[in-house]
Amino acid sequence: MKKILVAGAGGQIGSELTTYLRGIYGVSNVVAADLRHSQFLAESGPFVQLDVLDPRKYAFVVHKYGVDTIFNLVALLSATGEKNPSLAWSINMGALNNSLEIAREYECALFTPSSIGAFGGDFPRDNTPQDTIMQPNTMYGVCKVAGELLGNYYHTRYGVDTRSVRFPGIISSVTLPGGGTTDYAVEIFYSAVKGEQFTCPVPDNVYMDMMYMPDALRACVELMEADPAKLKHRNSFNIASMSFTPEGIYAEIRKHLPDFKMVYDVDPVKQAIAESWPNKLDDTCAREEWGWKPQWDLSSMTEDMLKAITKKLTKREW
Ligand code: AKB
Repeated sequence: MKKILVAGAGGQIGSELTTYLRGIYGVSNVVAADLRHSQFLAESGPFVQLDVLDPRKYAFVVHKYGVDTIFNLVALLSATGEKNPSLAWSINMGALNNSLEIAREYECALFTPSSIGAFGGDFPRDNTPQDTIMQPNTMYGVCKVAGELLGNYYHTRYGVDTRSVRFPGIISSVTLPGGGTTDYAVEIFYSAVKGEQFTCPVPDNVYMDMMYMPDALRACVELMEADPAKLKHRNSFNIASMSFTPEGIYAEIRKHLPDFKMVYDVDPVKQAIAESWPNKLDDTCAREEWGWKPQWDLSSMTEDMLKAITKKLTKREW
């Protein structure tokens, strides 16, 4: 990776990935692009306001900056996708289709995240294998499965260097997620630090895979830098680091803040989505094919999140 474009750089993953990549590859080599202007991204390096659904402007930006690697992070997430499935399809698949075509034409490597949301149907919920039944019942999941297949298709048909991981719910202290089923695992920290009661929209006993942002960022770079000869899979690798229920994260936060209270007001849409997803992924293939190894677990992530959110909200050290 020499010249990188991060499309959707203003989102939860994009905002931190841009900074992370600029730290590794140099500020001027990482172009951030987003539909909306971002003061932070524009002040910290090259930034373009870009609607990736506009293929001409997208191609122009790739050509102008001599981009050789694209991170396409544009997507409507699972819960928002169920509110407007047709819009989710147009945005998620439109962004991917344009990214694939531009990657083919300009010979770029392409990373597009898949998700635990790609699973659904009668698959093993525990230690969900890399290759298994994938029959999601959300539009988000349908887009993710289609995206994985398209990524493989462009690789075998046109030789495009497509690579991807199935992200768990991503937990971070910088940019809030929006419209996802796993968002509660970020929002809970803000309530805890503010001393407010948290109302959880997901049932108490539902396990979902989660990952702390530093592991997620490292996964993106390590996969894109991996020796292609060792990759038996490409789109997309299961990656895992922690799996917990709302009760599990609540108990972990209460180790630090014993007075923190959580109640439930379960959202039936989020419940159905969460229950259709894996309890815990098996990430053996990622470990074997490109050396994936997580560094954060529930306990270390919780401690770090509480410190970071406290600093952010109160400007005080934990
Ligand atoms: C969501 O909840 O929709 C996302 C995801 C797991 O892909 N965070």
